[in-house]
Amino acid sequence: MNLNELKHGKARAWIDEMVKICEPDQVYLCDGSKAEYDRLMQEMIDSGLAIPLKKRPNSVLFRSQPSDVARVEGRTYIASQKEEDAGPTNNWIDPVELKKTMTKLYTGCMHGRTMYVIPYCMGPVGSPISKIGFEITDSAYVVCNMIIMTRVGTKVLEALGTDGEFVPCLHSVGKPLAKGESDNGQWPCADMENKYISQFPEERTIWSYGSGYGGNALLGKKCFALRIASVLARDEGWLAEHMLILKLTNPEGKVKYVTGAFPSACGKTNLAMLIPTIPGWKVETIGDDIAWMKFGDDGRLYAINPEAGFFGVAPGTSDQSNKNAMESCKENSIFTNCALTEDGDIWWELIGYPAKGKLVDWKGNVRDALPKDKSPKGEEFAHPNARFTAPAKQCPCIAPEWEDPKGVPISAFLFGGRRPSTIPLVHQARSWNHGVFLGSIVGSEVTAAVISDQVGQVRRDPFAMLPFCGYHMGDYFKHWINIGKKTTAEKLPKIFYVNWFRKDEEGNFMWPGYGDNSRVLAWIFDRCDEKDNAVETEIGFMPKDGAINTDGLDVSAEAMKEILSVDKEGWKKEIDDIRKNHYPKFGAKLPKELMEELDALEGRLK
Ligand code: OXD
Ligand code: MN
Repeated sequence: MNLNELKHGKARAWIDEMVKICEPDQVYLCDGSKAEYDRLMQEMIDSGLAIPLKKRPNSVLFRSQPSDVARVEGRTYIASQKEEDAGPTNNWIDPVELKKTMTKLYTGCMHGRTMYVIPYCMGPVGSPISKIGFEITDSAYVVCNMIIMTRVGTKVLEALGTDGEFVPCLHSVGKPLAKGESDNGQWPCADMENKYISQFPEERTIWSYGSGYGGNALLGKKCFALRIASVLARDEGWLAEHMLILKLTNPEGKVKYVTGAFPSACGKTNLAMLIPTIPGWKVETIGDDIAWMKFGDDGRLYAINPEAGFFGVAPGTSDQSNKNAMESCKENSIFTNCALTEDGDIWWELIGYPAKGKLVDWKGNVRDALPKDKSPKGEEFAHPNARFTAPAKQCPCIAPEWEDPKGVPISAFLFGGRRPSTIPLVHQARSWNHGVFLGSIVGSEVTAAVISDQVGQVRRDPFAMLPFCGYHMGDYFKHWINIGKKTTAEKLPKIFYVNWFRKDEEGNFMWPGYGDNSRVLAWIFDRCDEKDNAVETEIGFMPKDGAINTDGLDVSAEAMKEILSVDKEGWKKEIDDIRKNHYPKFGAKLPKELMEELDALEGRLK
């Protein structure tokens, strides 16, 4: 589309200003059509950036630079006017200084490239919960991913009209081309010290430079739908959360909607698409990563999935662990940093079968496949953060109402992380504030979703929002406390803390997880109906003896007992760590309600 077709004065003025700075060879307004997607993809195939996959219709493989494989939290900034508004968990640079630095980088950064202007909507177009953004990018890979992950194009421009609100998002891979130069089939990006993923919360603006990968570059996802949206949600009285949304149907056909916050790579996608192992229960998917929730007229919280696709972690995904995800990416999908088989398919570690013959690994090296579907650490064929981008509508278990503009009413919030010890399989908060306390202490072992030297260690990740909260985390806790005052207790979702990742002394998982997590979901479902299936303990409500269905489950009675009891000594250490290392970070902004919850928990455990 031609830029002159854009009838929104403010958007046009902003684009013109960015054109002046970035100096692209040409400017192109995206219409989001299939023809556009196919044309851009073909160009990337022709230039050697994308490899078509013989085994998967309309699907391709990309290989990134080895330095550009995940979100870069160390180069991610919340540039609020005051440093204290970014808080202790975010990197901060003064916005004037940061804009100066980045404007220098952006100057002429699109030489030799096309500037794509992507009008996109987070959430169903026309929903009162949805929001519109424009992403300017010089990456066709980003355009194609955005077409899968969001609603792009003409229908968004119509909804925006001539003066609707939008979030301006500027992205460049940070690799201008000299005259006659091309990428030569190499993934373009800048060096680490020149990468910046910047959010300007007062201006509601996003500037990203130097990376082409995932959340660094698909600006609708983490930058807009979480960092900027969390600020909007604080100001407007709603919630923008790092949560999956699932629909749970019991054997009587009764439905409840549940959201769950888990840190990156803790199995949100698997839980959202779970196939229950207990008869009669059904799980369907609304979303696998982000939930936006607003109060309805009836005083309940309604959630939409602002995304339209899945950007899932590939390794570990198999017919056994997540058949629905495997089906979702059978066609019309983009794979990044997976291995390539001889017959033109993708392959990754723990895909459920060994590859045959030769494989091209994610760095482009041809190597003999191993006779198993695991590889030694550091020698993986697929990068541990390799991803598939797949349209949500291709998911066999997508709920028919997943695009309902009014959202779905939420009955329960789950919090969880990878915790090898202490945290039981499931416990329920005693009250809203106790639930906010549980959200505030979420911790998890660090995984490959982020470049970090802490992989394997437990880090506190409150509400799974540590890298995604666009303002001071203490104020964010307070916002959650305030949300609890906006309606009556029975209309608020009940809050649960789950842990699928307990390990025994030998380091083996004690709970099978995956489809068997339905056993816990069933207990939660009944709790929401206040069924008499729980006992009160020091840490909250826990399943009564026998209240979790264990028919056909391969877990010993002792192990069940252990993961469903209160580890008093472990909790005392937990409290100690929260008191000494976690809560002090938030200083005077820590809501007193949370300190009261901590004191009360300690009192109950005495
Ligand atoms: C993601 C993440 O990509 O949380 O969803 O890192
Ligand atoms: Mn995520």
